[in-house]
Amino acid sequence: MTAIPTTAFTDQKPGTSGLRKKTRVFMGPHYLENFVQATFDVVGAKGKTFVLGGDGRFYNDRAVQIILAIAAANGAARVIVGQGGILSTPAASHLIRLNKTDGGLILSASHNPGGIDEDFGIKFNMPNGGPAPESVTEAIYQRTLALGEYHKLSAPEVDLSRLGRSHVEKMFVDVIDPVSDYAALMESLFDFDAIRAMFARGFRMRMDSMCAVTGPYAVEILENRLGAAKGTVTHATPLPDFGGMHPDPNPTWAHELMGEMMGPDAPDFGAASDGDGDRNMVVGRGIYVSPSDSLAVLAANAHLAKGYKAGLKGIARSMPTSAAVDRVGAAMGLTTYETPTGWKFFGNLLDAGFATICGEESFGTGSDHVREKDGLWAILLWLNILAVRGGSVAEILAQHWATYGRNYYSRHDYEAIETARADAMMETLRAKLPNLAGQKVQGMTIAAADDFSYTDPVDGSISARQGVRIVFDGGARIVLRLSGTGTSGATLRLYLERYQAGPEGLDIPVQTALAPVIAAAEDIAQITANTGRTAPDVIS
Ligand code: VG1
Ligand code: CO
Repeated sequence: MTAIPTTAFTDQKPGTSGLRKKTRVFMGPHYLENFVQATFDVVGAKGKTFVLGGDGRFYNDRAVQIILAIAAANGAARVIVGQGGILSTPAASHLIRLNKTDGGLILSASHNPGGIDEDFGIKFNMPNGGPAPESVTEAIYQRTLALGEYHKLSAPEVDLSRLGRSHVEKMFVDVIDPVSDYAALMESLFDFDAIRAMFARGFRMRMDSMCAVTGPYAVEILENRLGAAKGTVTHATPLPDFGGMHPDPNPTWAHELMGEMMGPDAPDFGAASDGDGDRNMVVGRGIYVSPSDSLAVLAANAHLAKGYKAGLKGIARSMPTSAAVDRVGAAMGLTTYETPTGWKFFGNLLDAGFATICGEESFGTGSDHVREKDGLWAILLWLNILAVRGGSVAEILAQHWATYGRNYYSRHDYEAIETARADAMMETLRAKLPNLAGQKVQGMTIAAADDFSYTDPVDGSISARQGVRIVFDGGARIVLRLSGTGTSGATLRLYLERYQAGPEGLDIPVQTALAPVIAAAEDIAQITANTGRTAPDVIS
């Protein structure tokens, strides 16, 4: 037992996706211990089995040893750890479910850069494999404030490089291959023979794993099992600092992939994944697929893959995600649920069988096969669709827009704004909301404006203040919210959308198509005056 002052850590409040801080903060005395003990106090550890692993970033290996020592001291029966402490987030979710465990601890700051001067993170996932809901993360947070001691063995470290069973005192530690169970799950969902035949016919692909966790998964699945050419996966070795890359798969940070896909010798299909493997960016030869469109195409075509032959039960998207998938849902007679940002809100819908496919505009898509978004899953579903339908990514998108119309969509991120300024801007905007309906801005009439509040249809829990949305007649829409995953300052996310029914006007450059909506956002929210920024840092 180690005593610590109960007021030692007042900043361990989990955000959109767990607790994220600078790595050096996590390395500080008792910091990680405090959070892990608080988690075990809330969920219980005695006699239980947990999954443990992370995306391999700096401090991953140390943190695993610390957590094992705390789990053992708290009476856990067994911990299943990925070899080398490595597990992608979707693979961890699968292992929690496959082994019917009591949950898991995932070490990642996802798309945030890694390294001693960058970011680290941790989150608890429930026995269903999904991120803990707000009721649990709030209880953990309250416990972090009250904790006066934690329990940790000073046992020798576990050799994480060797597969097999060992002990930390009475607790079993099973070091497993991080890839094999996940690869088997993918093989059960998708038609590997058809994809293999497509590669054998000369189909070329580039997968950029951005020196993060998907490397070993992508090499095994794409190159070894599906026969993609050796070297298809680049940046395939997970590195503690991600090789200095920013493993956020968007056109800005995955610029190497974008350059190749827009170049003269572009392969047929390109993809990238983020730090912990739950996101995906998909690119065709000469064409970028916006994540909201990707979700819509996947939902419309999922039945072509064997795992989804029976069709979908429903669809869910986060509120800022475009309405493109709603049109697919409507055509199929399915309900489309609209949730706050963050995968934890999909868990209940998936568990209850209300939805089969879920997605976010931030390059996250997934299904009820696990309870996390899943980057390689989305990439494999695209490959399966291409293998069955033939044709190019560009042709599939064009046909999709011809059928459903096009939701032009973009997200503008303003990063590292002074927190007080960002908060003040959002408060000013919130105060304006009741008077916006009926006003004309940039030639468009505002139909409605509110701050999104979500009532979970399964358990009735309410999550308020999830983002300001301003909807115009005709379906154009502006959403503003502050990021919950950053570790310094505030990031403003501005989401912009406009619908074009077609058949004309389906081919306008996105930022041009959205120009009036972008101007309206500036008029209403006064971003330049409030933040001092004249342009976003990242456009996706
Ligand atoms: C961002 C994305 C959100 C995503 C979250 C976690 O959150 O916008 O859609 O669920 O990251 O993704 P925020 O609060 O910064 O906008 V990741 O790949 O952590 O696991
Ligand atoms: Co991620």
